[in-house]
Amino acid sequence: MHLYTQSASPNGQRVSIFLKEKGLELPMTEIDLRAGENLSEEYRAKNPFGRVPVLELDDGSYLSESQAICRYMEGMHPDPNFFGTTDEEQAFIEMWSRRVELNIMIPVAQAFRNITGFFKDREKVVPEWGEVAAEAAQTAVSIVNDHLANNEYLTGNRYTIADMTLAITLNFAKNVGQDLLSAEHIARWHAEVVARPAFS
Ligand SMILES: N[C@@H](CCC(=O)N[C@@H](CS)C(=O)NCC(=O)O)C(=O)O
Repeated sequence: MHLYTQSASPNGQRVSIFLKEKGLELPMTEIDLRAGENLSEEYRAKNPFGRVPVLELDDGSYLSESQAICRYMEGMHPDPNFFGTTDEEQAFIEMWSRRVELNIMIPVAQAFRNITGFFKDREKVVPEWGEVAAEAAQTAVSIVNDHLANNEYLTGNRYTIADMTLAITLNFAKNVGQDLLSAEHIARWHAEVVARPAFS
């Protein structure tokens, strides 16, 4: 297996933190997003959407989507478990993963991209849309804050892939000037998650 990634990017981090939690290491190649290496013909042959990360499997196929890569690694190395064991647990972890990704991670990325114009060399930038996305992320975080008032982690008392995705997203948001960490229960939960060795 071989990982093509950009370790500083949020989705790159999702995979690298997941691997650390599993105690795994993979050979990897850093892809220079700023220089547009991910847009080259060679890279698009691995992922036609031109995004990182991509995992090359031993049969030569290419798996993209960070959550799918983590799920694949969980299948290969089931312990410790981060995607759930029972059908019910798996479904609730999936629910929270999708809530975090759709309602917080994507809006944070849209806000960053549209307000800063970071990728204006490759996409149309609409600053007003960025502001709307930033507000949507804030609203979603406040809903999650209320949930965390009565739950240690997103799925009750168990740290999972959904917590990793949220922590990575909020760390990225803070680094790019969107501070979503101030609400009481989010702050408590975040301090607990980032104290894990995988986040060091
Ligand atoms: N849903 C995809 C999103 C991948 C994605 O958006 N990756 C970003 C880095 S976090 C990227 O490659 N950006 C480069 C670009 O947009 O040109 C996943 O989970 O892997």
